[in-house]
Amino acid sequence: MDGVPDVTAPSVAPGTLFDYQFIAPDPGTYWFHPHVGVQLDTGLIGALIVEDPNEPLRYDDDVTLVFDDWLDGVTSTPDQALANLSENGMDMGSMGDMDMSSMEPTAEGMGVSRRQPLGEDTGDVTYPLHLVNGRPAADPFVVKARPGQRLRLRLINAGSDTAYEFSVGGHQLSVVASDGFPVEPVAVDSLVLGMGERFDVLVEAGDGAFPVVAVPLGKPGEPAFAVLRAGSGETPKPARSQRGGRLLQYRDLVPEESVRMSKRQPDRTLTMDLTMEDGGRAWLINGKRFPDHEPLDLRPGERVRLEFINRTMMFHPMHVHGHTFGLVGYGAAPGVPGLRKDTVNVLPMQRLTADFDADNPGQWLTHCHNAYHGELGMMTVLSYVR
Ligand SMILES: [Cu+2]
Repeated sequence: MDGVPDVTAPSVAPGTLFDYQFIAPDPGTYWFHPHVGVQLDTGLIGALIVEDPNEPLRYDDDVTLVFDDWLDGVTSTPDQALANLSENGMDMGSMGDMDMSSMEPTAEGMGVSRRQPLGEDTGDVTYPLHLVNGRPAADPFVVKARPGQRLRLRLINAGSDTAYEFSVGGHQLSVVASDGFPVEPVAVDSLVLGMGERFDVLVEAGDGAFPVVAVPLGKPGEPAFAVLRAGSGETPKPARSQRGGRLLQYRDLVPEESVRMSKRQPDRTLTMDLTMEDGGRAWLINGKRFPDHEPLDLRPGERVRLEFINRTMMFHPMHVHGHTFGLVGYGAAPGVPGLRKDTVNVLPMQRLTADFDADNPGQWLTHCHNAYHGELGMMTVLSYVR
């Protein structure tokens, strides 16, 4: 019951009901959305929080913040935005349409910096609004707390074409989970969320009112904005500055012992070659444009290695259904799977390796979580039966 039309089940027809049943084996911060066209970009999304009956973290309040890029009914519709990309491709002159065929991707990727941590061209859809929990900056969501209280903020990027840099004015963030899975706490000033990614952070509320900001990377306009109100003080105004200071990197994050993967030689390596064609009208995995694809076959019980090779100048937040992988060499020794994630930003011209155990037989979509890249073809299927 994965809900991917034409892969695991038909879509839920208008006016009909369908009850999804599933087991929630892993506590943490998740979310759900349709896989029908670009419906994801119409606000048909929800947070799915699986609470841990033996929660080891201590905090006074638990707040979910969902970031979303919004155009529907304001400047156009997601279907129009998709039709525009499909007909006209990406903006000419952007880095994204450079021909990279003569260059080899590397472990570090290309064209990223502190100010542009995912590269220059992060998306090709322009959004008039960026929302926190469905609210624009002009009428912001308010997180209420008392000074000194410890908050667990569950951050979800539900955007379709926008990565955000998140920070809370005057506060440090203690990162405690990535895509639902716990990590050893790391103190940072800000962090980047690609589409589909989640991070949980602990924040100790100061005395006053503080801006909660998610800057849309590489895009103009007001940020997604909320207010942390703890004590008195003037309500801050939305300001578009990235905070500076320490920005979270994947390599900072060490998975908690309970979710560390064992050291094991992979039984199988599957390559995911990520390319772009026709000026951004088509996005491909292994040269194929979904639904034209070749399922990647594996066997139950295998340790599978995924090699993401990004041959484009855009980042791709690659998401694997049904599994949480370990990023090889990140938060672990070289060659060993470390940081657990189900969605990983593969940087422009980067080569990234992720291992997972084939412990959940089925047909599992694997795709770029840029909803437009996905619809323009950047999807494939991992396939295995019991
Ligand atoms: Cu993509």
